[in-house]
Amino acid sequence: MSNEHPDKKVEGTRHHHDDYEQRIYYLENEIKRIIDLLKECCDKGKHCDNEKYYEKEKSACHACRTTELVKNGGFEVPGDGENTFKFWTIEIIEVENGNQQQQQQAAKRQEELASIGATDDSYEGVVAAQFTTEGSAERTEKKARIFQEVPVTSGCLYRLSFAENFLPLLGDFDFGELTARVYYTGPDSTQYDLIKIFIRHDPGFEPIPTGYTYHQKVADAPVPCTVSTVTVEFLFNISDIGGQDPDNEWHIDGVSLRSEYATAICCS
Ligand SMILES: [Ca+2]
Repeated sequence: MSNEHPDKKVEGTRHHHDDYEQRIYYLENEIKRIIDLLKECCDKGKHCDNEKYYEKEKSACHACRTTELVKNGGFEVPGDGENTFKFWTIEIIEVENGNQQQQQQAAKRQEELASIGATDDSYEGVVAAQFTTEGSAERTEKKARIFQEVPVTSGCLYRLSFAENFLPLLGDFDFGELTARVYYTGPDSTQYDLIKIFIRHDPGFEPIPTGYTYHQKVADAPVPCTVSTVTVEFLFNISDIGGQDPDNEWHIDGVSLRSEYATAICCS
């Protein structure tokens, strides 16, 4: 490397001393510029080795709300129009079993085979949601789901809790299944479970009067960094003939989804 500044030959009048000071001045400014760039990088949450800036980014971007996220989780507020409960959507699910003719008949009468409405057999407050099977010519699975979309914070770990009360006609059912899930839906419409609680009862199950059972579970993993909405869903499935009074019923109440911690994993 030459000890002469390349511009010196052109200008021809600059002394070695001036050239040296100019280089120092240039280098000082360059170092200052690089430090500023690094600070800016850290402030934007980009990769940075500076622990101080990393911690600042972490705490600023990943606070988890620990308040209740499910709306009308106690089913106390009735819906308007077609909705039985405000903020909840109810869907009767077609079941494919038996031969084609049976399937067609089943599909036709599916709306009559199951329903979700309100009951005063509550776990808290005065109302709960009630899944009821209706009479069928033969033993048939009867399915319905009730669900709502819930905005969540990426990186937070959530806990689902609820209470359920299964009230079957003793012996008059093949099985009863309740699947409580918190899941998010991927770009390809695939559903990914964060929390799943599966409850099954077989014949011989004898319910205790007013016997609600409380369940809770913390998610296996935090909400992925690209996800901002999850679905809280309860899927009922009872196989029976039904058609008697009282029918087979399953009640749920006190649905809650809360962040387990106030802080989350870092999503930068
Ligand atoms: Ca309630």
